Order: sequence, then structure tokens, then C-alpha cells
Amino acid sequence: MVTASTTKKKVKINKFEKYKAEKDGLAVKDELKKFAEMGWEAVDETDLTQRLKWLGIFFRPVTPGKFMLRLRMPHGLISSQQMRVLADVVQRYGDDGSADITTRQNLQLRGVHLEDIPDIFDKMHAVGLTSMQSGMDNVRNITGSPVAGLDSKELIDTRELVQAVQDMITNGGEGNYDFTNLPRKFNIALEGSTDNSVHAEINDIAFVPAYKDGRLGFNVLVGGFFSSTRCAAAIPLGVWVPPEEEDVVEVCRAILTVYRDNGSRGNRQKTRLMWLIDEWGMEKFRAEVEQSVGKPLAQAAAEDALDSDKRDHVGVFQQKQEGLNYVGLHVPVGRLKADQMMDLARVAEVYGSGDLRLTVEQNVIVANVPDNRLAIFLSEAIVQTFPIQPSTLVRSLVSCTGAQFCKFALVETKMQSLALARRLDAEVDLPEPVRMHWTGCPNSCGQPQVAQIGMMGTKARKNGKMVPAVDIYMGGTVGKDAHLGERVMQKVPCEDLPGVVRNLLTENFGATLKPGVVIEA
Ligand code: SRM
Ligand code: SF4
Repeated sequence: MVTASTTKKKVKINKFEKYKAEKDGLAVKDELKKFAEMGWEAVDETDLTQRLKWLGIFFRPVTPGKFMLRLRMPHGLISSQQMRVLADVVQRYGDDGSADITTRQNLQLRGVHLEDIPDIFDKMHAVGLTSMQSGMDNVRNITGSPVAGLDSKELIDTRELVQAVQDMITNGGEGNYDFTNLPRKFNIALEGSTDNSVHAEINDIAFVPAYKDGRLGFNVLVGGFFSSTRCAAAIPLGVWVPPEEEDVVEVCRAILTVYRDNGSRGNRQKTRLMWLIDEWGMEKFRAEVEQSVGKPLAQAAAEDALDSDKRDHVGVFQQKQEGLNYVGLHVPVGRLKADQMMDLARVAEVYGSGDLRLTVEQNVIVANVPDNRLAIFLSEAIVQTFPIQPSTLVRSLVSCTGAQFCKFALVETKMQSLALARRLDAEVDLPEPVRMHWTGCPNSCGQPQVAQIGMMGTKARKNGKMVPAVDIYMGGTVGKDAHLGERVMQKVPCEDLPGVVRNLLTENFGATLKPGVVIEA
């Protein structure tokens, strides 16, 4: 077990480090049954509000007693059987129950009662699901191309690699004290296709496909992150890694170990991996990683093999397997109800192979639908609810949780963003989709910096009153030439957004008013 005292640096440790040193977050695994029997009101406050996050259990101060359960969904892969088990969990909680597809192609369940969690965990484990180490100072859900194994443009099928990295970090989902006390959260992504579907640039470690001496493997980027005080794009570690499981897992293990043992545990705003790289310089960081691996790593390939724009996978697409298709359904702002989850599980089995995938755009893909079953599948009611041809702005909308469940939120996000996108879709025609992302506070979970138009919740004064507002970001590009956008407007009251965003769309994206639409001055 690692504690703050075993780290090399002598800095004044932050308050999170103190409670981690007193008792590792993972220790609550052995106490969960006891907590469930006691009831949440009787649980020690740090265990309740902090350590339970090591098991993926999030106390929600906005809805006390109704917990959020964050799973691990490596690569966004979920079988119909797993979806049904989760639907069943959500269904128990009636109107309080729902699930959100997250910006890391994962699922979070809502409304969950602590007393039910031991039973829920048993049911999850029976179908190979875990929520282990999905919050706080742990590695988050590991992302990969949502069409791995289906995509004709794919270079490396990363599914087994992602699973192997997760298994190393979490000890096969049982919990691993080696990596439960990092200085801060940590994001890993493995891209196997050519379109950077994972937003490599915003991960602490990203593997991107690259040919070296004619052999396909990965170049490695490190240090990408967003926080309320700093956003940084990932930069090259300068190494190339063969696509074998042992190599990829070992490089991840080594980087995590170097970070765990040397990353700052002082000012919490300066503890993500990039701060260590800044302090040491890349040469020293890489040397430390190589020392941990126990051998030099190959020099990075001259360039990576990313060569296309990022796809959103909404619609019907031929797979590399002849006669089969994957169908991307658009889930508005990622919100699912229990009956919809049941229906997704059903159609995945009836028309496909039971193989579902989640995307970082918060949508769902049904895989392996034969040509001769497509038409009837597309006539299913769930495809009307989650359409394959949503309207232009709604299609590319991404939103974080916001004020409905998150105490950090300065604004409500999901419903407001959807209403705005629907309204503008009814008012203007756009030649191309425009990616809008909403995030309720500067933590940037909704990634406004990757959007063409990004909204970040704040407050503003209007007519002498404080009102919900947003800072607006623009210029984010994704795919092969990903680039972070920047703030272009500050403190725009939410009630002014229809006019402000309509203007941005007209001036920057060629929007024109639909015939018959008149905007009052
Ligand atoms: Fe996040 C904290 C939700 C992706 C940066 N994030 C939180 C908490 C746990 C805060 C809390 O306790 O309320 C939010 C839970 C609200 C809730 O009830 O849902 C929360 N983050 C989310 C999700 C659900 C947003 C979504 O609606 O999709 C995403 C879950 C991903 C997952 O499956 O694990 C989510 N968060 C992100 C991302 C985007 C990404 O990873 O691509 C980021 C920016 C990238 C990054 O981390 O570098 C992100 N979340 C943060 C931060 C700022 C981290 C920092 O270094 O300062 C916080 C606050 C913190 O950690 O102190 C945070
Ligand atoms: Fe909550 Fe802020 Fe993250 Fe949105 S961006 S989920 S409001 S922490």
C-alpha cells in the first residue's frame, strides 16, 4: 500500500492526502455490508462522501440518500445482458432511477439506495461488471474506439488491450492497493482507429496508432487534462510501444508508478500528471518511466497514423464483416430511463448479436445488424426515441450532469442545452453539424474546450440580480488535428443564449434562418 509518507517529495500535503493516509479509500470495500445495514445517515462522513467513491458509490448532496453509481465500462462495451441487469437496478427506483452515458463512454446509475448496493454488486459481478476505483484519486474508465472490431478503417483492435490495462489497475475488478492512492484522478485512452475517437489530447496517457519501421504499434502522449485552473493538451512522451498486451500494460504500469511515487500531493490544483512533467522536463520523466519498465523504450515513430476527422457514428454503417452493419442511435444528452435500457438490450439481441457500445458523445451503438434485418430494426419504437437522423445541433450536443445532481454546478445543463439546441434547429439551417458541449462548472467534465461552441456554467449580474450564465468557448477541433478551443465570451446570461448563439452560428458557421422564421428584434 502506498501512503503520502512513502512519496519522495516534502511538501505540505493537502487535506485529501490526510484522509487517504489515515485509511485507504479501498478499505471501505470490506465495510460495505455494514454500511448498508447501518443506513447512510450513520456512516462516518469521510467514508460516506469520499471513500465510497473508490467503489464507484457517490453520495449526492443534491439528492441525499439517492446515490450515483459510476461503473467501469472499458472501451464503452456493454452486452445486452449487462444492460438488462443495470436497467433492472434503475427500475427499482421509479422516477428517481435513470442512467447517464458519460463523456468517457461509461454509465452512471442514478437514485441508488446504499442498502441495496451489496445486492447490486452481486448481480453486477455475475455478469462481469464492476464499478471498482471509478472515482477520486483513481484511473477513470479507459476509452477506446466504440467501433473496435467492426470498423473497416481500424488499424488495431484495442478491446483486449483496454481490458488488460483495466485488469492490471483494478486487479480484475477486485481492487488493487497499488493504484488506489494516486496524487489525483487519471485518464487513459487507447485509440486503434484513424480518427482519434477517444480525444487522445485530453488524456493523461493516450496511445495513438503509429507505424515504426513498417510495423504498427502506438506512439504515446502524456499529460493531457482539464481542471478549473488549467487545461493542457497531451504531449509526446517520445516513445513507440508495440501493440502487444505485455508492452502496453507495462508502459501504463510504469507511468502510473512514477506518477504515484513522485507526483505532488501538495496544492490539489497542481497535482495532475502534467505538473510532474513540467517540474522534471520530459527527458527526466521518460528516463524514470524507462527505469520502471527496466529497459529503454523505442523512439517514437516520426508520425502517427491518425488521418481523418472524428466520426460521431450516428446512423447506419457497413461493418468490415460483409452483410453486417452497426447502427448508432442518438441518445439526447446521454440520459436513459429503465424501459429504454431494457429496449436497447432487447433490440441488440433481436436484430444484432447483443453487442452494444457507448460513445464519448454519449450515444449508443447496436452492432452486427444483418442487411436483411435493418429495415425492420429501423422501424422499432426505440429508434424513433433515439433516432439515427437527429436534427443538426441536437446531434452533436454533449452535456455534463449539471445542477440536477452535481453540487459543483453553477447552472442546469442537460435540459437547458437540449432545449436551446432544439430551438435553434427549428430556427436555422446549417450546412454542417456544429459540435456544442455544455459543462456546468470550470471542472470541464462536458469538455467545452473540444467543442466548436462550448458553454461553461457561471453566474452573471443582470438587471441587478445574479442569474445563471455561461462563458463561451470556440475553436475546439477534434480528430487528427485536435486542438483545444478558447474562451471568447464571458458571463453571457443563459436567458440571452438563443440570440447570442444564433448570431455565432450565422457569423461563423453559415447558418441561415429557415423559411418563414422571423426573429423579433
Ligand atoms: Fe468529471 C468531478 C461528472 C468526465 C473533470 N465529475 C466530477 C464529479 C465526480 C464531481 C462530483 O462529485 O459531483 C461529477 C459527478 C457528477 C454526477 O453526479 O454525475 C463529475 N465527469 C463527470 C461525468 C459524469 C460528466 C458527464 O456527464 O459525462 C463524466 C464521467 C466520466 C466517467 O465515466 O468517469 C466526467 N470529468 C470528466 C472529464 C472529461 C473526460 O475525462 O474526458 C473531465 C476533464 C478531463 C480531465 O479530467 O482531465 C472531468 N471532473 C473533472 C474534474 C476536474 C479535475 C481536475 O484535475 O481538476 C472534477 C473535480 C475534481 O476531480 O476535483 C470532476
Ligand atoms: Fe459537475 Fe462541474 Fe463536472 Fe458538470 S463540469 S459534472 S457541474 S463537476
